[in-house]
Amino acid sequence: MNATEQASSSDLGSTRSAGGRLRHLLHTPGACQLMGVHDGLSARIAVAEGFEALWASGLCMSTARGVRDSDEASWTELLTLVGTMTDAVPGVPVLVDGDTGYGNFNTARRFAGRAERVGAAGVCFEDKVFPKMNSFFGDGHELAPVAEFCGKIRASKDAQRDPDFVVVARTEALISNLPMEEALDRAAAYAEAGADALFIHSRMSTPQQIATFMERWEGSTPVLIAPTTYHTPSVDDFAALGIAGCIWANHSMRAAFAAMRDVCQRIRTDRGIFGVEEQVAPLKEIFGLFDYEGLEKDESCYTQDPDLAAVQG
Ligand code: SPV
Ligand code: MG
Repeated sequence: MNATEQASSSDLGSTRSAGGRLRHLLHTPGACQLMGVHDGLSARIAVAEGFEALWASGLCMSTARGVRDSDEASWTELLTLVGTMTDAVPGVPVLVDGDTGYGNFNTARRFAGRAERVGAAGVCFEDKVFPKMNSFFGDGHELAPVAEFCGKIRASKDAQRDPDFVVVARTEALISNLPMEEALDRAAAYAEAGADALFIHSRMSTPQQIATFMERWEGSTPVLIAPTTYHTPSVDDFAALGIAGCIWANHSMRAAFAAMRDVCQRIRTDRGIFGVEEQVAPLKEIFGLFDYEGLEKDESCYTQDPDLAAVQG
């Protein structure tokens, strides 16, 4: 049984919808891990390595499309890409980064609805204004008014078809250098508006802001984080703070970036490929991950006339 099949038949419950699986993980004691992915290949690799849930990262999908993480890729383009992920790893819940919802309550709920229909488990909207900029670049990340953002959450919840589809509300208050009170007040308002989980983002080099938030957070809504800059603690350390899920948001894309850069440099310098063989994945491994042998077997099954095969024994 491969990792994808394991994920769909394990105690996540094979009868649950994608949303139900993610919801279950968020409410399971301890912190779950969502691996950041950007296409069908990165989704397959993450699942083969045992991740039970994925984060379809706006930064990474944009980067893989060759554009900036500032709403340069259209939302329909990104959700088409998400569809290639849900196809590649059926049964594994994918949480989609929906940025600001691309406009108002109406575009947000249309985004959420399309995400649900391409097989995603949930969406995450952040309380910045359109067009957003990646949280790690520059200053002056302007926040949307609380009531306006709550409208996006409420509209998305009202529009979902699967009652288990997950809507995550992300506050960028700490990214905008606003006080902790603002982050706590916004989180409470978003939970009240119906968010199934909260995402508290920080770009400090230590987890101090997250620890303080969790000490002061009195709600019961699960809290997600993406510890990109405060990268030393483990998922268990975060679970001890009460975190429900860690998003390893961009490590697969950054690993691919570094590997592609290095191999290009080497081939260009060497004027040949003799120096990179050890550095690149064997084609056999790629064929294995994609089950090329399964296709070969299917081919002999479906291209032979079954009556003739029976006569021939
Ligand atoms: C993303 O992965 O696109 C995110 C998380 O929004 S981060 O880039 O860490 O802000
Ligand atoms: Mg993003």
